[in-house]
Amino acid sequence: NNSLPNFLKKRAFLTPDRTAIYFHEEAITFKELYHRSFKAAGQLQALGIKKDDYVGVLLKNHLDTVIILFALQLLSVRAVILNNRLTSGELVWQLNDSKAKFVILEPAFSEVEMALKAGVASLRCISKDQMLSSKAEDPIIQEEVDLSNVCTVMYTSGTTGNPKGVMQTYGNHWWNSVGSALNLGFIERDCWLCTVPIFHISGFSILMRGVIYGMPIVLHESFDVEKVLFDIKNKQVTIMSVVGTMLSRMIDTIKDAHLPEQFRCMLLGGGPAPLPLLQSCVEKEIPVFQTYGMTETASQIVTLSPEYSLTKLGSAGKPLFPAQIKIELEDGTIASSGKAGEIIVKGPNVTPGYLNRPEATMEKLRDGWLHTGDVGYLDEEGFLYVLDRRSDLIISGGENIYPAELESVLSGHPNVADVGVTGLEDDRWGQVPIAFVVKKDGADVSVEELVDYCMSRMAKYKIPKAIYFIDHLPRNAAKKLLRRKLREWLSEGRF
Ligand code: S0N
Ligand code: AMP
Ligand code: MG
Ligand code: MG
Ligand code: MG
Repeated sequence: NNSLPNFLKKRAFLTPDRTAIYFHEEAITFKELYHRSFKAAGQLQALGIKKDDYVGVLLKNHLDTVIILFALQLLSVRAVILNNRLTSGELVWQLNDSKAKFVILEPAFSEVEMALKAGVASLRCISKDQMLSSKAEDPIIQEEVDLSNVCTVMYTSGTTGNPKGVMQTYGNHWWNSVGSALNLGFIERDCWLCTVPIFHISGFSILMRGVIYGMPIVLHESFDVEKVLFDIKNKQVTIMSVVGTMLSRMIDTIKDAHLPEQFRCMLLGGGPAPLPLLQSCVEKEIPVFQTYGMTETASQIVTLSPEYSLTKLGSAGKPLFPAQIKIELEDGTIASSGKAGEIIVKGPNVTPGYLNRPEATMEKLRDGWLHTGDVGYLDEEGFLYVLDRRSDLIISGGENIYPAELESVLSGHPNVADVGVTGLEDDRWGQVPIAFVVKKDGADVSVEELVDYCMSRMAKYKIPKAIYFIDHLPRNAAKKLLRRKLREWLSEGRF
């Protein structure tokens, strides 16, 4: 038996009157969240959405989004949660790939609606406002959730080629929440601030923890330091999830002041944590928990608690109770401590694979071990250190950029002969993408033209921050681009 009672329904039964969500001036209880999600489920059903369908969700951080996401869970409909920053072309690709028949969107995104309709055959676009004011049926509520059933799909890009939909099951979310609580602890007065996007697992996992623990969440539409500091104090926030860019902005603002006493955990993830940032958190007594996790592990899988923040500075910590981690060498053997290799992880929070992609799934998941592509080592005590060795992934402010994707877009320009992309360290974003372009013989093209060309094809955060024209790219005998070489050029200050 691999079922549990429907999460939200159970929570509304156990602690109906506790606050579930604070959003702007509103506060709603679990009972109200359930009633509003129940009604939305009836509205979605009346529109023709039913159990096991894949439904695109293109919504901002908002109370309505929480209601809609839980309504989909009540019906056991799979939510394909879309990154709001993507261009319509990128969204069309993901909707086609997931074979979604419906997409629920923010009325503010009406310009993309046209593009989505044009790009995805027989797609029904449902405006959030219309849906929430439409007539409801009696919804067929799924009283039990099968833990192996897919709850959500989130797209993440690969080293090569196109993004893949990561399937996250109810069991993945359940075990992630449990693992997190066993690690961070859960206390009666806990209250989690969510300013990270719900369309990422960093944000979505907070919603799941809220319902599973019976804990209130303060939900913000976007990240605003003043508002964050105000709410930490006034809503008695105890935990918050951040990426490095957010934490540096907070530190710049709070200066020598202290965070309130009740604030007990700054969960820092989504990318490498710069040592100077960790050091200033130690000085300012900000209780940082460094964490390593990804879309494929339904958020955190390795976490370092502040008691080790001095002795193990820079480590991402130990695997959570339900999870295991090993370092695999290139010959497939397991590394001893101190030796660097690929980080492989296993646990009930790890995805069963990529949607409609059995081959990619087999390649990344072997004997239950997910091959993350990240490089790291374990020290003698089992603490993980993630090394900054990946030249195929750039993380800017917690958003991933795959050089191969940018290279393939830029090489589509008629005057571009060859292109190589790499990441440059950046104080504001952690890393930013930089492109090296070889023009076609006798052809000309300006930086501005290339930026415009990218702009219409991909999300703004992916646009190169600099483009350098060169005569030829560093390639090995097999013509493989040596991206590491580009990185060296930048760090040597050659450009
Ligand atoms: C850093 C954020 C907040 C920046 O957004 P901001 O300041 O609101 O920007 P906008 O007002 O929207 O736009 C202003 C200009 O900035 C550009 N821009 C925005 N974001 C970026 C970016 N990331 N990189 C580069 N440029 C960016 C806009 O394009 C705009 O440009 P102009 O002015 O030219 O129009 C925002 O980016 C943000 O929210 N980042 C966080 C995303 C995130 O959550 N990532 C994590 C993903 N990973 C996971 O979910 C797995 C790990 C995980 O689960 C986790 C992560 C963290 C903490 C805990 C966990 C956990 O395990 O639980
Ligand atoms: P995503 O699935 O988009 O959230 O990206 C997850 C990726 O972010 C991981 O595979 C790592 O490459 C990177 N990452 C996450 N946490 C850390 C960390 N603590 N240190 C270094 N890299 C990290
Ligand atoms: Mg990823
Ligand atoms: Mg903003
Ligand atoms: Mg990311």
